[in-house]
Amino acid sequence: MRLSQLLKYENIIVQCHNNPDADALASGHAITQFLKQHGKNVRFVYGGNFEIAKSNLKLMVEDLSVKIHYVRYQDQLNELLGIGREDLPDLLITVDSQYGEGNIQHFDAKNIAIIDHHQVSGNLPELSEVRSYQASCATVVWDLLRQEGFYVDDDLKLSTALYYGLMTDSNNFSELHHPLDLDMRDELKYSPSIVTKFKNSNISQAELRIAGIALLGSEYYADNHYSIVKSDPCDPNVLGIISDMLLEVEDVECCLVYSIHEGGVKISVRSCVKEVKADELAKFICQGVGDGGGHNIKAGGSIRRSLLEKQEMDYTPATIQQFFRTRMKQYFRDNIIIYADKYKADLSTMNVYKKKQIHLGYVKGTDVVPAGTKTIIRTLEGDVNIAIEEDTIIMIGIRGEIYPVNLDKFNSSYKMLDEKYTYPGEYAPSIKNIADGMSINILPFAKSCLSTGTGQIYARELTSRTKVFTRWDPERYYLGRPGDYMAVSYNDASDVYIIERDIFGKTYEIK
Ligand SMILES: [Mn+2]
Repeated sequence: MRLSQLLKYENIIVQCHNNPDADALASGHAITQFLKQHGKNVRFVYGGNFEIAKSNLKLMVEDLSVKIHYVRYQDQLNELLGIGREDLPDLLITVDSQYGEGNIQHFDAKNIAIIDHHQVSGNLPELSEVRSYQASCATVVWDLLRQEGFYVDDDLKLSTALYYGLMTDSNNFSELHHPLDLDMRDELKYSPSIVTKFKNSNISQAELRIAGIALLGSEYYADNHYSIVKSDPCDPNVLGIISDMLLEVEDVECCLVYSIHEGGVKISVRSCVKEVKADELAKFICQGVGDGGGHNIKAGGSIRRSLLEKQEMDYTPATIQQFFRTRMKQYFRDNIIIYADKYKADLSTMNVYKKKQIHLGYVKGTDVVPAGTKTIIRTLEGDVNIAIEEDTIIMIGIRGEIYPVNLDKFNSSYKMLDEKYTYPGEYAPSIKNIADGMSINILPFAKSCLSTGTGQIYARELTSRTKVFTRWDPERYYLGRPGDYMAVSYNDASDVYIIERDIFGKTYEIK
């Protein structure tokens, strides 16, 4: 959906979920500003049983001039818009939530639109933009506004609101992984002093007590050095604070903190050992019932009530506790860890495969930035640090992943093609000059090439989850799931790595 599609309506309500959080406030505020600029009769509202009470949110409303109305009845809504009692708003847009969900009060309108970043629940109206992979609704809104040429940076209060929305929905940015979220964090102009002020009222006295009580009930599992803690319902931020604290405890290497809410369970995950990446653990815990992600050390996730119930589970604290205990146990049980420098693969269990000829993209580094520039290339798979030299070629793999090679290596393994290059991914990789922060889309510079397919490897399909610390990166493991392949270089049995199943099928064939 594009925001311009909403401009054919006149009387518009923007509504966020009950008990608004910073992300909901920021998203609704931004959409309202956009519609106002286009001369629409628009009001931003929320309903439910409680008025905004948290101190950081009250500060946000005040300091960033967020005009939001607390509304309980349809009559009030119509009155706000100045339309008749019998009439209805032309359009109601829900932000950071989905129309019809349990966490947002029901109001009637002639048309419905949805802008959100939660998992899709039920049928979406035609006017909807739900990106479940985004860390905040503010990111979705920021991107939609950008498409319309509406620059939020022109309004420091508005851009600060969006920044704070993303910050609070991602535990101070620690649970970010999607490149668009990173782009927004890096590109928004915001007021550091205002954000600092909000941060100092981050948790209320009541939440401090919730955190204290939660810690008292901490369960420790000595066999695999992890803790599980249940907290009473609270802001996801508080979960992050509890899990950060747990990780400081001796012998606790990983932890899972969760709180049960009406529509689902929020989790926060931490790890301080290289054998467990917090984001991977969070994904594992949420698999099939929600979504998790973040970084090596800090991650978070949410589990949907309806998906748990689909698995024949009652939504009771006891069953949910059992669910987490089982998932954590599974995670540590079905787990093979390989340290490549100390490993000798059993080649008798593996087959020999050879590389297929495949079409890839490449960009000559100096076509984009001068030689000697230190850069970060941002892709869907993460940020890659690359120093651009005279002979640096940036390769674009079959899934849009980026890796550098030098010209000699390029000439020996690839053949330049005349055809036009088509990018396979959804997020266009950009190159960022570290010195001045400027970002440039690299796709306009991309050309086609063919890998000449000379390499041979040994490989075997995995039957259990396998973590490989490769020789070139002994700090971070690559995870292989059952069905993926473990590969060993043809000439060196300790050069072990993981190739994902779909990439393996596209790039290798049996010899
Ligand atoms: Mn949100």
